[in-house]
Amino acid sequence: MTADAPLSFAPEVEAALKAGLPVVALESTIITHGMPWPQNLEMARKVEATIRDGGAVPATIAVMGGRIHIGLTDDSLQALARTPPDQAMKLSRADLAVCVAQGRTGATTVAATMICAALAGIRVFATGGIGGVHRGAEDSFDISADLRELAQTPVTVVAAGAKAILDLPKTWEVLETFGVPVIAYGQDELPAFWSRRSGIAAPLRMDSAAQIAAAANMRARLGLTGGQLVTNPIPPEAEIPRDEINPVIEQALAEAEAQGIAAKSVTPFLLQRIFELTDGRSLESNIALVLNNARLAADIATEMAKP
Ligand code: PSU
Repeated sequence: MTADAPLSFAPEVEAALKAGLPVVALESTIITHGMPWPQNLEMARKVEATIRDGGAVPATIAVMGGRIHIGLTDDSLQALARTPPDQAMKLSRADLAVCVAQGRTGATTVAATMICAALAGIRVFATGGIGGVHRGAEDSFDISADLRELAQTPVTVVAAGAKAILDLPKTWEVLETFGVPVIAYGQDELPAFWSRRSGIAAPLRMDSAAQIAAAANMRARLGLTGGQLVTNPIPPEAEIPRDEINPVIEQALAEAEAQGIAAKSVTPFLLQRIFELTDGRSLESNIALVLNNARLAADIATEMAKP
């Protein structure tokens, strides 16, 4: 840990880390920018409860009052969930320090959560879907900083794939170029966020939390920088199959283009439109996949905590 990083630990998280007990980091952009109120708060609470049920301590990460908070009280979680998206910064590597230095409120994306988790000594992090290469990136150059972070920060990220609004083949190509292990959990194909299948073969497959923990430990022993991405398929009963969700994604993308939506607004705009176009079904699926990822992350953290 950087000696003078302004981290404020929840007492339970600090105690668990000192005792070498399993801890799972959680991000906060999914709360402020990824889901509407009040489902965002319900999701955040359920994810924390799921991690506890799995025998680990949850540490939701956010920036408030000039400090990086590692673990939030229920009051803070609620305040964050009620913060309108335009009043919380959506933090990545580029703006994390600015937000802390200026004492502003910020929600951490996958990239910023990885940085904060590593500073705090947390090695596993659960989210919904990582950011990646946006469709049309050959013109816009819009590629999420999440990908570079996976290449440099030693945290195992459990997600249901990259969000299916992205260009998935290009996202996996970039991760391969960056040397990031992309692991499919329990199947040979990469999952596609709302759908279990993507039609893309997984570069690596693992079938147990113990294997994933062992691979992370070996990366550290080999001195390899960067993390691992574990792609965990959404449970069958919650999935929206590819041929159902794809036309909806196409429509949302066309609307985003017509309205000139760009940069950090693209992902929140698309998630909101897909929520409306599916009458809320995409949100139910999103919550189910996050909970599923929290369960696996708790198991991985438990394995990593074994001597
Ligand atoms: N997972 C979800 N919903 C989200 C996110 C993840 O189910 O909204 C957030 C994460 O914080 C991720 C961010 O880092 O979306 C990606 O945003 P962008 O595509 O703008 O990089």
